[in-house]
Order: sequence, then C-alpha cells, then structure tokens
Amino acid sequence: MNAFIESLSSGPAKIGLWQALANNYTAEICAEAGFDWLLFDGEHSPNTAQTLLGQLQAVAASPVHAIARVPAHDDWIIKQYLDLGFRTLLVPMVDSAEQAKAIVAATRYPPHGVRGVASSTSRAARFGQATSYLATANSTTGVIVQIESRSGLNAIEEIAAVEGVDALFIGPGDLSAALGHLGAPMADEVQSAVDDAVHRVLATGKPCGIFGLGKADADKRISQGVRFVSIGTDIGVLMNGAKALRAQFK
Ligand code: 3PY
Ligand code: MG
Repeated sequence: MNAFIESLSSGPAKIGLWQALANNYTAEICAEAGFDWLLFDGEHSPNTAQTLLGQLQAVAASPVHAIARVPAHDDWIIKQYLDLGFRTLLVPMVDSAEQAKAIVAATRYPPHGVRGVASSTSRAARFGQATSYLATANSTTGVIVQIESRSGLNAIEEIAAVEGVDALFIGPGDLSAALGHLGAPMADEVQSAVDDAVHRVLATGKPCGIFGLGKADADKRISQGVRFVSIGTDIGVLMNGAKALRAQFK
C-alpha cells in the first residue's frame, strides 16, 4: 500500500499546499511548515524533470508526502516522474474509466502494466541499491485522478471502480470552466456539482480530495468527508504576505 493513501484512512483530513514556484528552496521551506503533503505541479508550473528532482531532494528529509501532478496522461512522463522518486501521482483531466485504466497501467511494471524498467539508473530504486523496489513498486505507487470535466463527473463511479485508482480529486477551477463559469468556482451551479461529486466519490468507498477555495470552503469539504485538501499555493502565500507587508506603509 502507498503510504500517503494509507494515511487517508484514519485521523484528521490531510492538509496540503500546492507547489507552483518550481523552486527547491521554497519547497524546503514549505516542507518545514508542517503540511501533510505538498503537490509539485508539472501541469501549470514551469517545472521540468530536472526542477522536480531538485524539489524532491529538497524535501527528502521531511516527513511530508511529496505528490507530483503530471502534465498529461502520457506513459513516458508518468514513467519519468516515478523514476525520479515520486511515490504518488495526481493525474489531471481524467474523463473515463478507459483513461484511468491506461494511467494505472503506465504506473505498473509488466505483467500488470507497461511501465518501462530502470533500476540502477533510477533514483526511485536508489540507483539499484533498493533491491526490493522493482518487486514492490506496483503495490506502493499511489494513483490519484482528477475529476474536472462534465465527462469526468458523469463517469465518477466507473473511474473509481478501476483497480489501481486510489483516490479521486476534484478540480474546482477546471470544473467551473467546464460548467460555463470560467473563473467563478464559487458559482452556485459549480458548488452544487462539487457537492454532488464529493458525495458520489465517497459513496464509491474511495477517498476524495479537493483544492479548497479558502478556509470556509476547505472546512465545508472536510465536514462532507473529503480526506485531503489543498489549502493554498506557495505563490499565494508569497503574494498575500508581500501585499500585506506593503500595505502597512501607505
Ligand atoms: C483545478 O481546480 O482545476 C485543479 O486542477 C486544481 O485543483
Ligand atoms: Mg485543473
């Protein structure tokens, strides 16, 4: 079992912070701040495998769970992120059970999937010194899929039923755009779609995660049963802190 996914089954909801600065030093600072998980974003941030590697190394001494969001579903990028040493992946824009099955397969070595094999040259396998890595990777890799489209909403039950999908994560930003409310995730129609999605995910028995839209929204989602919530971004923390400081002087 994957350690992050296992942590979702008990205790309080796990609180995370989005990492979009693509920077080792700030990642290390955020890891010291006591979050349960950090999400390193390969979809909307200026990250490459090289910058992600540095950030992963920077947080290695911390107990924080490092999760990476891949930019796309492609097998090769999933393989690279796993070889870097990420144990848990968040995959955006998952619209169907077929896509979810292909994503899980990309994270699994044959015969259970199609992940290519590197051991002595992979950081995940500690450059060949973690002799159990190849045997255990299939069962310890966590796969979280994002529900953030109309088709994703329609297919929640089928996607959740895919073996190897460990959790579902609702993306209110893309969902609001998909529902005709671009930039307005608090719109009533979006919020009721999110309410419905949360309840349906929970009914499948798989953990539900979400990007919280501020403290009140995060609290509401946690009270609904969401087990992991991102409560902001490193960029937001920096911007808000910088603006508050500037505002002290007219
Ligand atoms: C979204 O809101 O669309 C995201 O992907 C992040 O939660
Ligand atoms: Mg999104």
